[in-house]
Amino acid sequence: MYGKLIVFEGVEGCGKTTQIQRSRQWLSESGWEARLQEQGRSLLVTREPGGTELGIALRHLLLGQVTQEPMQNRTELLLYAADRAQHVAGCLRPHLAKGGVILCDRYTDSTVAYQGYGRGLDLNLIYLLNQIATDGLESDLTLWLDLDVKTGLNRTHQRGTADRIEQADIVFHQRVQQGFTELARSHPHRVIRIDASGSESAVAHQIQAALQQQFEQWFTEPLSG
Ligand code: T5A
Repeated sequence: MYGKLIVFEGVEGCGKTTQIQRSRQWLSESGWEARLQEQGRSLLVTREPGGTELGIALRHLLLGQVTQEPMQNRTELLLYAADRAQHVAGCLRPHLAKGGVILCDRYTDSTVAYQGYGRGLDLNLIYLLNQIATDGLESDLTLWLDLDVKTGLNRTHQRGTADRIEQADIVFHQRVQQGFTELARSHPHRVIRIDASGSESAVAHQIQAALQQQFEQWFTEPLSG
């Protein structure tokens, strides 16, 4: 019995954190969590960067302004890869090996979109590094919360201070959005587009419909006879 890795992706402020919490609650209220427990599967919510103890320290380096000198693009790429290597080996794989289900806030597609499309680093290098960091672990389902870049940034600005990456200019974030668009187009088997422009509950309904369909396929015993 192996578990399932479900990833939430999208531009800044697209609502991933909000929707992961709502999905967690829905899985409990809809009875799916209890059914999973009957099968010996537990649910884990985690994120990148920062899903491990070491990852929390790396997240601080990545998103804070810890030094006066600007972080080089390759340094940033390698720090995200280091966070992921630790997360996959120390957290994701052990949970999946026990049959668990994981809701993860960002994963490899964020590196393609932000460091590849956003920073302009070589995409082949990024695919190779993702492969090294994950040792080949891919998401089983990626929910891409598709939201206009300006709307997302307005939401994060209303929340208060912006982190190091949120402070990048709008053109950078538009390239990131292009990256997510391309990823969805080229991986239709695992990426589902969610229209994230509506209310929190409108977005949650789309996600619940996608999860319901996928969970029935993964976790419902076929009728015998
Ligand atoms: N990164 C990450 C890389 O560059 N490369 C990588 O490989 C990886 C893994 C992570 C940063 O690291 C970068 C990407 C990021 O810049 P983070 O703090 O985790 O940093 O940043 P985000 O993942 O972008 O998280 P945010 O909290 O900023 O955005 P979310 O989670 O998408 O949005 P959320 O749910 O917090 O909502 C933002 C605000 O909008 C409101 C919420 O209440 C909140 O105030 N909101 C809505 N408002 C109106 N309508 C809705 N439907 C709403 N949904 C939420």
